[in-house]
This record gives sequence, structure tokens and C-alpha cells, in this order.
Amino acid sequence: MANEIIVERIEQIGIARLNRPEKLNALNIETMTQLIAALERFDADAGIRCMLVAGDERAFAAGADITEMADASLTDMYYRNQFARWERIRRIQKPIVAAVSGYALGGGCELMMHCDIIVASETARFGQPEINIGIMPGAGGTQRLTRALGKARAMDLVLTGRMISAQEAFDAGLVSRIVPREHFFEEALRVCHELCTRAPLALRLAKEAVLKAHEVSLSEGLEYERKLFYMLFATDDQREGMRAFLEKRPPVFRGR
Ligand code: CO8
Repeated sequence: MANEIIVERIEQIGIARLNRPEKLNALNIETMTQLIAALERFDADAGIRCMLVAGDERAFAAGADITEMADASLTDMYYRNQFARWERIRRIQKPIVAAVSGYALGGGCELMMHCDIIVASETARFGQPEINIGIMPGAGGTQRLTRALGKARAMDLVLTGRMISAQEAFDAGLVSRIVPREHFFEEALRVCHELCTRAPLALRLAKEAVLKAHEVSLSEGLEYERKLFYMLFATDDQREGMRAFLEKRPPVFRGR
């Protein structure tokens, strides 16, 4: 079986790099199968604290693989149930950082929006061009893009299929940081190293609480946040973090 992704590990960081450069990392079924398996393995591995998903310099991913969908009927697509795989990314508890350069289009933009912190190269370009090939976003684009950019800009991207620059994406709140092209991977890795020094349980619960903001009303979200906040006072890492601060030393978090 081809290695549609390259999986590696640097200290406590699990890295999955999309590996179809000649197809601009178009996301075929095998790529998504391998990617999700890798992310789930990292999530279950006590030695991993955060994950990095990356493409290459030319493309993060230029969308779902059109060759696999060109002749598909409604029933083919329905029975393939590809979105079940995508749903599993939502259940990953550890933080996922995306390193994005070049094209992040269609399913590629949607995959990126499944990640928690998005580091983009200043040459990155984003869009939901499905409208140009007679379809519409299907892996969350209409929902996550609208939540990230607001209705007016999301409609513009989804209905015209136009791409936006990294600067526009950053100004609109779609990506977390932009950096020079030659540093996009290194900066994403640096963010991962930083996350590895944080308390692992606090990271997971904080991620869960932020994602909840997309799902519930403000008052429900605030109650949810408060419960998770209280929970962290049952952890050794809370004691360690606060003691370390008072003792003017760096904390050593154990995820307990
Ligand atoms: N699928 C399959 N192959 C692709 C894709 C893709 N999405 N994107 C690029 N490729 C291939 C090209 O066919 C080409 O292959 P080959 O060399 O064998 O002809 C190679 O990658 C290089 O691409 P180009 O020659 O086109 O490169 P350019 O620099 O000229 O253009 C673009 C770059 C503008 C990014 C152009 O490739 C393009 O428009 N790509 C398609 C973008 C697109 O429409 N994406 C949306 C796809 S649909 C989708 O994502 C729906 C998601 C729904 C959820 C998924 C679950 C089913």
C-alpha cells in the first residue's frame, strides 16, 4: 500500500504529513484512512502530547480527490459514507496544529478547519471551490467557514469559489498565525513544542471548551467551561503549575 501520509514522531509530537505532492495532496479515501488512523494512534499514545498535520510547500491539500468522485452516483457516495471518517477527527482530544502552505482548498480547507491552531505560510491560499465543479462543500465548509468568517465572507467564498490570501484569511480569523514561507513548518513545530510544555489535561479540556462555543448558547457554554475549570482542581498538574509559579521555577507537568 502506498504511503499516502508520512508519519513521524519528534519527542512528544506526532506528525502526519500528507504525501501526494504530484496531486497537490488531494485527499483520496486511502489518504484520509491513513491520516485518521495515525491521529487516533497518536491520541491513544501516552507519550504524545500534541499533533501536527502538514502538507508541503506547494499545497496543504487541494481538496478531496476529484478522480474518485467524478463518476460517483448519489448512492455510491451515500454508501461510501466518507464523512464518518472525518467525524472521527472531531473526537481527537489532543491539540492538532496545522502547518499550511500553498493551496488549502475544498476538503483541504475543511481538513485545516478541523485542526486547532493553524500556522499558515504567507503564500497560502484558501477557498471552497466546489461550486466550480458543480457541487458544494460537504466536510463542514459551509458551517465552519461561516463560524470563522461570518456569513458575508463565507457566502462570497462558497458561492463564487474564489480563493483568499493568507493575509485575508488571517485578518478574517480563519488562521492563527502567518509566517514567511520558509518557516511555516518550523513555526508549526515550535508551537507544538510549546504545547508539549503545557499541562496535558488542561490542554484537552481547554480545547473541548473552545470547540463547545460552536455548539451551544453562551450561558450553556459558560456553565460547561466552569465545570471543566473545576475539574482541573482535581489534577496534580494544577498544584504543580501554581506551586511552580510561586516558587519561581518552570513547572513539570505529568498529565495527572
Ligand atoms: N483532486 C484530484 N486531483 C487534483 C486535485 C483534486 N482536488 N487538485 C489538483 N489535482 C491534480 C491535478 O489534476 C494535477 O494532476 P496531473 O498532473 O496528473 O494532471 C496535479 O494535481 C497538479 O494540479 P494542476 O496541474 O491543476 O496545478 P495548477 O497549479 O495548475 O492548479 C489548482 C492548482 C488551482 C489548485 C488546481 O489544481 C485546482 O483547481 N484543483 C482542484 C481544486 C478543487 O476543486 N478542490 C475541491 C475538490 S472537491 C472537495 O474538496 C469536496 C470535499 C468534500 C468532502 C470529501 C468527502 C467526500
